[in-house]
Amino acid sequence: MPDGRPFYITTPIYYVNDKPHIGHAYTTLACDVMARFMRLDGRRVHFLTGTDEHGQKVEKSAAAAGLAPLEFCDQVSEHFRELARALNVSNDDFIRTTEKRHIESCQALWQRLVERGEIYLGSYAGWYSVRDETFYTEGDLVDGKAPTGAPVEWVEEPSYFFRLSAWGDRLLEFYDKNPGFIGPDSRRNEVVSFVKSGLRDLSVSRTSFRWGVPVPNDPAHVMYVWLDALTNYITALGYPDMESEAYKTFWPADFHVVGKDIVRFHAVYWPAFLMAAELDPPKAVFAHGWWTNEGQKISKSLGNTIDPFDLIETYGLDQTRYFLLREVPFGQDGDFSQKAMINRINADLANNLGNLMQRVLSQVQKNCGAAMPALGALTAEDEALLGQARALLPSLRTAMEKYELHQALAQIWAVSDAANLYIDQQAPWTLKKTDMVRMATVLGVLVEVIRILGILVQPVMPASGAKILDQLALPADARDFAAIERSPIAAGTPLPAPQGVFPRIETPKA
Ligand code: ME8
Repeated sequence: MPDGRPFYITTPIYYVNDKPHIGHAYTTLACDVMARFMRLDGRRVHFLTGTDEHGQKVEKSAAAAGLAPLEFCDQVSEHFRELARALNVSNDDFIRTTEKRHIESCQALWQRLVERGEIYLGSYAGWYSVRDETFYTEGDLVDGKAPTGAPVEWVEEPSYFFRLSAWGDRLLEFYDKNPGFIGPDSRRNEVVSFVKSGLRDLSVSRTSFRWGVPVPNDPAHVMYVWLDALTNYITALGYPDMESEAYKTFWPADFHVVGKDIVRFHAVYWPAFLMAAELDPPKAVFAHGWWTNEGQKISKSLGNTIDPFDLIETYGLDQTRYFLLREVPFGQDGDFSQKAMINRINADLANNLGNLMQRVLSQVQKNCGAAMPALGALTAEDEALLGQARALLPSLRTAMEKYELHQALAQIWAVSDAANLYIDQQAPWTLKKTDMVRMATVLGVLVEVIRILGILVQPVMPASGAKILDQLALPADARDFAAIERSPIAAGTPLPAPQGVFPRIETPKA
């Protein structure tokens, strides 16, 4: 039910060591679809994305580019902003970890942890992977490399530690009491067994490079980039001002969306830092799967990264948004292929929803005086189709609560399938010759179904959804989810001449 309840959703903040690729686009799009869905459903949404700019990896990339770190960050961070714009992403804020608000927030959180005795000075000797920005033990290594395949280097330096070892039992208790905290279940099991295997104190500062947030009262140290990065989620709400409107309204976050590579940081370290600082942990962390390209792992060294700007250019924005979210069950790995992309665009968009609209609206134009037809008595078939369309919203809500974005889309398209079948069976083009009242009813039922579908596709395809609703002459205040029940189109409302919304992609014949 629309109720103005707050909903805070975040993407990971992306490292600025490299330009954005399909994986970044995917996470951000998934969040955008959820944010738009919740807004249209009457929730008060705060949607955050941004860039992670400190640490050795970024420092090295800046040096390789011959730029000062901040200058380098300014450039690459801007590419991520451009990506969000190009993807038509509706984020409310874009945070950069080099901003003053964030440095102050990290230092305040650090102080709080120090005051509670959760951080102590020691020295670190062990392996570190700059690519993963992660500490590894000898036992973690596989053939002298990180388990991710990243190179490691030996590090010995004075370091502050966070007493993570003391938080194992409390984390397990927290997972137990909050069964929805980590999704999907496979990731939850992974995290629980990691914590059960015993936690060691975590090194949270470095002295061997400078590009980070200075540790308060000990400027020889900069903070470990993950402590810095995770804090962004509260910085953006005004932390350390916990009385700020944003903090009071939106913390704890409803939903941190991450890739499966960074679950541990979000589901172990982050709640431990927060609980240790006596702050509330987030409500849920959900990890989606990994994209491969035509069956191959995506990597810079293989030269097969997929540029999201190219996808938009080649296939269209809403087509790209739809494909990425429909193709792969959210939470599982998926493969990008040109063939799959073209198939989806042609089968689901052009031939299914696009064709339905074209057939219905062109007949309304020609045979119903270009106006919303009046409904006569309804048959069982009419009621069944309308019932199916009206039942969509509650079942989409359920799918979204379970993060089943692909299921939500499948359900919408099942109604489009049913409407295509209905028009074939009812054959309004034949009724035209025999029973104009029945023809009008059939077309009226179909316009109503298209209205509902148009409203419900807006989260995934905002521009195309708007085009569909424009063709139904729906005013701006009749496009949210509550309008599905509230504002049906009145009979006789003039409808503009239909225009194709989803062009087919023609492929050269083999
Ligand atoms: O980890 N398939 O940033 P990052 C799907 N700065 N998603 C992918 C992907 C792929 N092949 N490759 C990347 C960091 N991603 C940290 C986060 S948060 C406080 C700090 C997505 O630039 C996925 O969401 O390496 C993954 O978690 C994220 O990009 C990693 O981005």
